[in-house]
Amino acid sequence: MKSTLLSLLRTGEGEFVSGEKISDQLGCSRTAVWKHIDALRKEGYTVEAAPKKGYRLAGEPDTLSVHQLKSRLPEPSFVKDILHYPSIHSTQETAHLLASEQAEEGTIVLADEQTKGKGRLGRQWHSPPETGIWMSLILRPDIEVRSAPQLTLLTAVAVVRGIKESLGLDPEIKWPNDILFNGRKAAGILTEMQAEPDRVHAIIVGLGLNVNQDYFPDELADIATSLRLEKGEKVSRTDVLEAILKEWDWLYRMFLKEGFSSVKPLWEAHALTMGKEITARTPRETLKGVAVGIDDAGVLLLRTKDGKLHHIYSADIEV
Ligand code: BT5
Repeated sequence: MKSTLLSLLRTGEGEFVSGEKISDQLGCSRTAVWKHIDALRKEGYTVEAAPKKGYRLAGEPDTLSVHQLKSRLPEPSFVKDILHYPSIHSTQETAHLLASEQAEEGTIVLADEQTKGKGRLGRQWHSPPETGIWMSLILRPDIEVRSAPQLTLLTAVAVVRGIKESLGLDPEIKWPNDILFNGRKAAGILTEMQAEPDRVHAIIVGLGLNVNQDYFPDELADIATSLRLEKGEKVSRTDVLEAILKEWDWLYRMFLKEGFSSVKPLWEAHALTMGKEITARTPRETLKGVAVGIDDAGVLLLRTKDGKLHHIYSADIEV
């Protein structure tokens, strides 16, 4: 019933389809039609109703189509499997579990909603239903433990390039893990590791990207943004994710072959912080100075007033 009603509404191509026509075709009463329309609305469809005109399909929910994603990825792809959950505590948590159970490199955990999405240092990541890309990717690169943070920077490059490719928008990267539009955060990256002191077993790269939110809760209202707000229209999560995964694919291959030095200039091309006066809050101290750049390992270089060059491995940055 639902799919017949939907195809009927779609035949209207954005114009009204009369209630009479719908009830004839579905073989049910006008009241029943109204109930079915109401059910569609609850699923996220926007259906306008107007007296004497009928019903008009004004918007469809942005369902993430894994099938579509898989069919559009290049062959061979570094993505080996995509596990899609309607609602989950945290894709990061599930990916950790899978990684410790030997899930192969290239396994993606994707969710429409996270009820306990997490940021760095135990912070929360707001992940409401069907509005964002909430995902974790399991990688098993043969790299040194200290090189793992480079994958955060590589992912940031894949995200900005994917957004540019699919939407023509130009976000900036704030070292190490933020994607911003005019200072507002659209995405965050969380890179975690399963390792022994001298061997990486798995790296779990979590990406939270705000896509179709048109408002944020009070505590985020001044600091967050979404692709929809930046673009001024609803955006397809599947299209954006496809573009990001394609960028990620070749960047990761290049990284494995040539190391971080090949990714570095691409990162610098989108970096917001470079050459600017910043404050870096590290776990140990707060430093003010000029962000000179990153070194070949991806470590942030900050020069304080006394001329001293500091190597920053992990921090929150204020510009
Ligand atoms: C991050 O942490 O930016 C990393 C976020 C990673 C989230 C992904 S979603 C998929 C995967 N599964 C997970 O459970 N996590 C990963 P951090 O730099 O610590 O920033 C966290 C801060 O960003 C919070 O304290 C808020 O101030 C802000 N924030 C929370 N949710 C946000 C959102 N949706 N958009 C913008 N800012 C947000």
